[in-house]
Amino acid sequence: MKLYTYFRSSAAYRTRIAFNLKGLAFEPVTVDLRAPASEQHKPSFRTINPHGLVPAIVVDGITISQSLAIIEYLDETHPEPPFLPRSPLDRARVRSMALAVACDIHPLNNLRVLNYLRSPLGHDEETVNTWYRHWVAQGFAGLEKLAQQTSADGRFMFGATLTLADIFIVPQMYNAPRLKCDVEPYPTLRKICAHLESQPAFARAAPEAQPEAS
Ligand SMILES: N[C@@H](CCC(=O)N[C@@H](CS)C(=O)NCC(=O)O)C(=O)O
Repeated sequence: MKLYTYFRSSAAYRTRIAFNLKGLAFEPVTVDLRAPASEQHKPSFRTINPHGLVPAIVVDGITISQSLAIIEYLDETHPEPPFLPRSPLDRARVRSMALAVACDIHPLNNLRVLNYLRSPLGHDEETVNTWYRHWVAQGFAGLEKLAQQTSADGRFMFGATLTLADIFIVPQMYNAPRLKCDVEPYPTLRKICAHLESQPAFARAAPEAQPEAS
C-alpha cells in the first residue's frame, strides 16, 4: 500500500506508527512539503489528495486522506492489536484524547496556517512561534490532566495498553522541542512518550528514521 508521507509531517508520523504496530508494510511516497519544492501543491499530488495534505493512502485505486480515517481503516481491516478499548465509554474517552491533538492542537499549527500568518498576514517569526507555543500549551495542559487520571502506570495515555491516544500524542510531543515549547509542565505526557518512543514500532516511524531525513 502506498503511503504519501513526509518525515516532518506529524500527521503522517501517526500513520507510520499505526502501520508498524499492525505489522503492515507500506510503500512510502515522499511529498516534500517545504518550499521551494512544495510538492503538496503540485497537480501530480492534488490528483491524489485534492486537499494537498499528507498523509494519504491509496487502496484499490481509491485515496484515503486524514490520518484518523487511515488509522481506523487499518484498525478495522487488521484488528490486532486493537487501537481502541472494548467498552463504548472507554472508546469515546480514547477518541477524545486523540482528537484533542488532531482537531484542537495540530490544525492551528500546520505548515499552511503558519505560512498564512507569515504571509499575507505579515506576522514576524517570533509572533508565529508564540502562536504555535500558545496552542500547544493549551492542548497539552488539558491532556496532561486527563492522562494523570487515565494512565494506569505512566506507559500509555489510557489504561495499561496501547490506544489511539498514544499514536496521536507522540508525534505532537516530538515536535515540541523544535519549536521551543516548554514541556516541563507535562511530566505524565513526557513519561508516556519516553516509554512509547523506545518501542520499535514508534522508533521506526520517527522522522529521523525516514529515508528523506538524511
Ligand atoms: N487533519 C489532517 C491534517 C493533515 C495535515 O495537516 N498535514 C500536514 C503535514 S502534518 C500537511 O500536509 N501540510 C501541508 C501544508 O500545510 O501545506 C490529518 O490528520 O491527516
